[in-house]
Amino acid sequence: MSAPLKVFGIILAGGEGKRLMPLTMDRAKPAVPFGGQYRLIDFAISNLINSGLRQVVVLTQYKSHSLDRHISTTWRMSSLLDSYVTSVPAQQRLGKRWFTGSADAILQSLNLVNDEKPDIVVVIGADHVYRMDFRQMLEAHVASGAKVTVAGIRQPLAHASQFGVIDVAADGSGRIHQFLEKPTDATGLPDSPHEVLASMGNYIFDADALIAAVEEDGELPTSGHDMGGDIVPYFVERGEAGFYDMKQNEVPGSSPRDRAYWRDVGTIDSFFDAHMDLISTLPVFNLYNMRWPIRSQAVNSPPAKFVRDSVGRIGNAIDSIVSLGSVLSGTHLERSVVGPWTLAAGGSTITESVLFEGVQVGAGSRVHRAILDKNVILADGATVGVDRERDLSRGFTVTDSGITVVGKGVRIEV
Ligand code: ADQ
Repeated sequence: MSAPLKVFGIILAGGEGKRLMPLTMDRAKPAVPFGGQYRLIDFAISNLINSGLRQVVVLTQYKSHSLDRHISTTWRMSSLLDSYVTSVPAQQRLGKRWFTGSADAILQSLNLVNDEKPDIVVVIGADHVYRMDFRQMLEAHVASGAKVTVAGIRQPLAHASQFGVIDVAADGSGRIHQFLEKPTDATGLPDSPHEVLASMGNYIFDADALIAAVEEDGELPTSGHDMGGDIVPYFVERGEAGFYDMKQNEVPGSSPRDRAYWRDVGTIDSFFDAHMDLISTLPVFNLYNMRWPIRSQAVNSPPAKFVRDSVGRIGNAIDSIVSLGSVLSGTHLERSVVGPWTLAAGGSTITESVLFEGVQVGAGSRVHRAILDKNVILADGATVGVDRERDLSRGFTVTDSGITVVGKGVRIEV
């Protein structure tokens, strides 16, 4: 029997996340809270850990303080077993410059790969909500003989310009015939004209091939040094890039309903929609699959509590998630996700909203179709998400679809 392959994980977590502003005002996109008590990066890390990877580095760059802190406190592993998840800030190892792109981030971090001498390197993004068993993709990669395998999933043609679009060879070889990074003129699939095969930004490489590719790319002055824009096309041109269809991936404990769920939460609207996906009776993304746990920080807090308010008003909560430490008194809560340590006072109403940690909702206040960042305070009787013009005039972000976003620590007056 041959020795098991040594697999090393790299999570690219240096993206700026401009389209999630103001939520990324002072935290990196992978550190943005999600689903009450998680951070976006917890999905990527949980998937790697559940897939048996034990040596994982997270490459960071932009506003990485809260990301570093989250990784070092939440994801500390046993050094006894040579297991680690560790964040690595941009090192400026190759001159005094920050990463110029995701491939440059890997080039500048090759010392980490060389130290471990893996056979295989799994490189994934940090800001998607999904479950994936990378062991199955690894098996497919090894069986195919490709130097890189790119994971893909069907997405609407209308979104093609946000993704790398994959064209699989018609000869049944499973090789990628063409890969276009964020094309503006993509055409749909033959069997489904309104869909394309989008790259998920998750790759499995033979380690020596990855090293050679990023080193060669580093020498090219015209390259964008980007994984999707430059490295994947490098392998496609050589006929060495394979395709892995997410449709094949069967995560233990998943149901037909939430199988192959994958959300790019790069915009406020998609971030909001992904929250709404969590709260229905039979959710399309099920957080309660304990055979594939999504792990996060252990919040050391008392349980959530629902009480009547001081004058006896009774609240109610339905189709919602409420995190530890929250106290809702006489509040009507519906279709919402509430983070830890939220306090909502009597007669308040919170509907179709996402509240981060430590939000305070005053008596009689109203929150509707809003995302409230950490420690936002609504004065008694204040409203948000009800009057678009008023929200804009108060400096809040309002998306075209009518979601109001209020940044960290803002106090909303009547
Ligand atoms: P994008 O997400 O637009 O497309 P990019 O901005 O490079 O590509 O981000 C990919 C990952 O790399 C993210 O997790 C990001 O945080 C990280 N990253 C970006 N720049 C980095 C840097 N300088 N240092 C470290 N990390 C960095 C990619 C692919 C597409 C694919 C989509 C899927 O290029 O082909 O379709 O992901 O969402």
